[in-house]
Amino acid sequence: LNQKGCVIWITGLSGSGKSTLACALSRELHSRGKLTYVLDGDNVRHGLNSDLTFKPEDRAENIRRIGEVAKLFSDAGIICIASLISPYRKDRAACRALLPEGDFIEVFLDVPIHVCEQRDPKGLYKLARAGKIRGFTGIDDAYEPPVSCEIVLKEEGREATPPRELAEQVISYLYEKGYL
Ligand code: GGZ
Repeated sequence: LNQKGCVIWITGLSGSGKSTLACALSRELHSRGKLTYVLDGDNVRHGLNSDLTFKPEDRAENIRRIGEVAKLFSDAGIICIASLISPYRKDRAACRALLPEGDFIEVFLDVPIHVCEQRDPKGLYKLARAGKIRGFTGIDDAYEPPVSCEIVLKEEGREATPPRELAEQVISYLYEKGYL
C-alpha cells in the first residue's frame, strides 16, 4: 500500500453537511485509488458509542474514542475521515495531540446557524426550539469554532455549495501537503 494515513476531522453544527461532505470526500478519494474510512458521529453513536448521551462529558468521551479510533486507521495507512460536531476546542485539540504533526487536518464546515436551522433535515432544531431536546448544539449548548485550523469551508449563500466542490478543496490541500 503506497499511502500515508492521516485524519481529516470535519467539525461543524448539526445540519452543516458534515456527513455529506465526508461521503463526497471518501468517493473522490476512492476514485483516486485511495483507501479511506469514514467515522461519522451519528453512526458511531449507534454502535461503539451507544452508551453515550449528549451531555458535555459524554460528548467529550464520544470525541475521545473517535479520535483514538481515527488514529488507529491513520497508523494503518488509511485516510480516516471523522465527521462529528465535536463542539469543544479542548476535545478537538486532544485528538490532534494523538497524531504526528501535520497528520490531523481540521476542517471547519462554517455554515451559519440560521442556515442549518432552515435546512433542519431531521427536524431537530425545531424540537430544540420547542424545548423538547435540551442541550442542543448552537441552541442551548456551546459550539466553539476553531480559532486556527487547516481548512475553513465557508457557506453563506442560500444555495448550498455542491459537496463535490467542498471535497475538491480538501483534496487540493491533501495534494499540497503530499498526502496524495
Ligand atoms: C447536537 C444532537 C443532539 C444534541 C441529537 N446536540 O445532525 P445530526 O443530528 O444527524 O447529527 C447530530 C448528531 C450529533 O452527534 P455527534 O456525535 O456528531 O455530536 S458530538 O460531536 O457533539 O458528540 C444530531 C444529533 O446527533 N443530535 N441530539 N443535543 N446534536
